[in-house]
Amino acid sequence: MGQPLDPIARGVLAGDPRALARAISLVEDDTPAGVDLVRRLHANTGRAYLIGVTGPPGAGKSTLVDRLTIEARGENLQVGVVAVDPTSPFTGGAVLGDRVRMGRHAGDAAVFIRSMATRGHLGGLARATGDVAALLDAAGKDIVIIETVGVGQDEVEIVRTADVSIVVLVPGAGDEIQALKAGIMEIADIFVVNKADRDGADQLAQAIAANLALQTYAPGTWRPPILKTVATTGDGVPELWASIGQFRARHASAAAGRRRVRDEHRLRELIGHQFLQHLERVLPPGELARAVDRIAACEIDPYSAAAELIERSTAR
Ligand SMILES: Nc1nc2c(ncn2[C@@H]2O[C@H](COP(=O)(O)OP(=O)(O)O)[C@@H](O)[C@H]2O)c(=O)[nH]1
Ligand SMILES: [Mg+2]
Repeated sequence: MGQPLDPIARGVLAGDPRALARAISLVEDDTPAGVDLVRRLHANTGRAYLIGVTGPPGAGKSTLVDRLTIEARGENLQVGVVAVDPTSPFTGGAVLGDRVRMGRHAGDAAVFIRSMATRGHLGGLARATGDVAALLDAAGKDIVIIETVGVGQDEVEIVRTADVSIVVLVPGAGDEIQALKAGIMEIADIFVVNKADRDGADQLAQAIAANLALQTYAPGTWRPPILKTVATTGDGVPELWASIGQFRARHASAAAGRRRVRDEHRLRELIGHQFLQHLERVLPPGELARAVDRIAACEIDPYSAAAELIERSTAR
């Protein structure tokens, strides 16, 4: 604080897409410059509304996100999209369809779309995604949409801590069971049955409703609606957008609480990450590997090994 901002930070604040792209790369690569950017720009965050979209691969999440982007642009809102989805990246990836689909926003400077790799994040996927969302927030995006595949702890966690969580399911392929197993039913603020042009959409909606009926809701609390969409044509998307608006309005006072949970997650993850880095720095090289060997050989249990390493690393 107090020091003049470097050109990248200034560019991000001005909403310059090239500066934003550069900044996100620095953050994604876990560089000191990226950390510095997040530090400097934190004071400029807290405005964006985070929409988490999750569901199985191929459910039509990216297509739906594209449609939601159109809705948001219709209200002249600026949109940032982070797709944490290796199976259908928006840009630079293998799936041409996605590039074409999101291509309609290519000339629109108010829309910024970025695919994130799910591997290679030293500090964890959730941290990287949180930092990228923060950069988009600082860049003045009103809406930040985070798309993740609804498998894996990190992915689910990312969406759970968004301001609103949308779970997308599709008819067929035993998705009901799949979703219940993955534990993504609990995180949904809004359910979307996409590909409603296919057989089985009503049955899926009923299965979700039956599942929700097992839960008790205090009077006046939000019951997740179940909306049917055809993302390819846009059918049902205005209703979904309206539902997001209703959720937002109803939870305006709770948004700060959700943000706090998100901040706490980020803090805890950072501390865990940095503490491990500290530990590896202060202990003799190979000490962690030796502990793993001893655990494998049943010479020591993992709890005692962890306690020992922590003890030794803090004694220095
Ligand atoms: N029939 C039908 N196909 C859809 C619908 N939404 C998406 N798709 C198609 O499903 C495929 C996967 O879509 P995509 O958005 O990449 O799914 P994602 O992996 O969840 O992001 C693409 O070929 C889409 O065109 C829909 O509502 N109906
Ligand atoms: Mg996708």
